[in-house]
Amino acid sequence: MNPSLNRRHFFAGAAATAVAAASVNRVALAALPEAVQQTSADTAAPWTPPGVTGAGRPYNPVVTLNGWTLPWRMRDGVKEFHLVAEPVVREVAPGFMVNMWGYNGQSPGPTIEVVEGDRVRLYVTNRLPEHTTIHWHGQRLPNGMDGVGGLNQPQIPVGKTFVYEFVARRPGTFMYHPHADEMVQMAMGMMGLWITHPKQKHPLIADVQRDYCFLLNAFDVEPGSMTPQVNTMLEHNIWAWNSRVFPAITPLVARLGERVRVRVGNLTMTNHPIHIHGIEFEVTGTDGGPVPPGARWPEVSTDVAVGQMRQIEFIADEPGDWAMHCHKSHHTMGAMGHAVPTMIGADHRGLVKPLQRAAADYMVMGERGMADMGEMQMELPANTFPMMTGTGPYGPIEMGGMFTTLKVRADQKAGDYSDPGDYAQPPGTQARLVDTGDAPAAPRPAASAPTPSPAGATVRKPAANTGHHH
Ligand SMILES: [Cu+2]
Repeated sequence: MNPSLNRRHFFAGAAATAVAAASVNRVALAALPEAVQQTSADTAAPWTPPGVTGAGRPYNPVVTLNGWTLPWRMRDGVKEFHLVAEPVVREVAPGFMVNMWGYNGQSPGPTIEVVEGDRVRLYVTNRLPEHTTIHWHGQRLPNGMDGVGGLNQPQIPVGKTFVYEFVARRPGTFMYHPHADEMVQMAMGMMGLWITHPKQKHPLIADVQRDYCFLLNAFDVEPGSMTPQVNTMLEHNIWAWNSRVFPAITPLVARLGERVRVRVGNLTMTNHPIHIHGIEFEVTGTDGGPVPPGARWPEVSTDVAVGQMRQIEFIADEPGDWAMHCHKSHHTMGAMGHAVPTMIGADHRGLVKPLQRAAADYMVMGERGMADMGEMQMELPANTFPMMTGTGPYGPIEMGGMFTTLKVRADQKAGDYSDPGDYAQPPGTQARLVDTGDAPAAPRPAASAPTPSPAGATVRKPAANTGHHH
């Protein structure tokens, strides 16, 4: 027999033994912590553990935008969680449902929230149609708990439960996601957040009154369909925060003067410059840990690269409804933002009628820009998220993806996360119409105008028609 094959068999046998030890048998299954399910895509109230909180001091729990924190049970001094990897139907916006894979009923999965020094035991049951694992991004842990299928452990087979156990050694902001067929599984929405609060006053971690977190994620869902295209690398059409799009993303709210922390993780395949209007913030931490004050600088946008976490903090000292969004403008658009020809400047006069004789529903889009689409009542295929949607007190907001608002109010109660509604602009503090009559309309190019040649090009132009109107 080939000795190397023999050797491989030996290791396969050893791995099989490890599976038997780590996978949970039927008797043990009855003793698993309950796999709490979430049916709503709304933002859940912050979850404060009942009774004894285990290691460390009480903490101010995080609020996961359009997400929730997974309850645990304490068993022999260990915080036990139960995650179930499974197909879910996520409401990405009201009336727009997407078939995803996630955890415990939603994508992203629930936020795991613990305290530095906690011993954590996580049962992971695989109800997907293929094997999976979970990698605990950013954590210090024993190598065998790192969750890279094939490298650190055998994949979790369909229908089986594995258990991970380690101590949450570093306070900070982390993520979890599969490291098994990960291109497909992450394109389908398998991911979640992990927050470890410091166990005592930490010199680099400030106390905050509001602590928000969310993941950046992206999907490619053909208009009218329900299941993401998993092979798309960059040309996604659903740019989401926690698998939600504007106007379905919960606003962040703060009471005037509060210190606010926002933790943002990027599990898309491109970077997202996250921009907040109205305030300045500092990056106070990454998935590598807290940033020392001397290394922080003020920003109003911070780029969150692929596979990174950025934890930002600011004082909410300017009242109002402030836009907060990805600064890539295509990422604040819904399903029709791509592959639509640019029509600005094209003159369709005289063309629409003949075209409509051939195609009755032909319509001109975008010859004066695309702002009209914000209020257009266009027929869309069923289950299609429009390109722009969302209405503010002054009309359509013309956004549709990675966009929400930061609502700062003097009368918002401490710990109250409810939406205070639209900001009432104090009289005299809003941009207004100045009555100067009408400016002349921008000139439209004549339909037959030749394209102007670059300077120096030797092109013979028709003598009579220069395209200029006087
Ligand atoms: Cu973006």
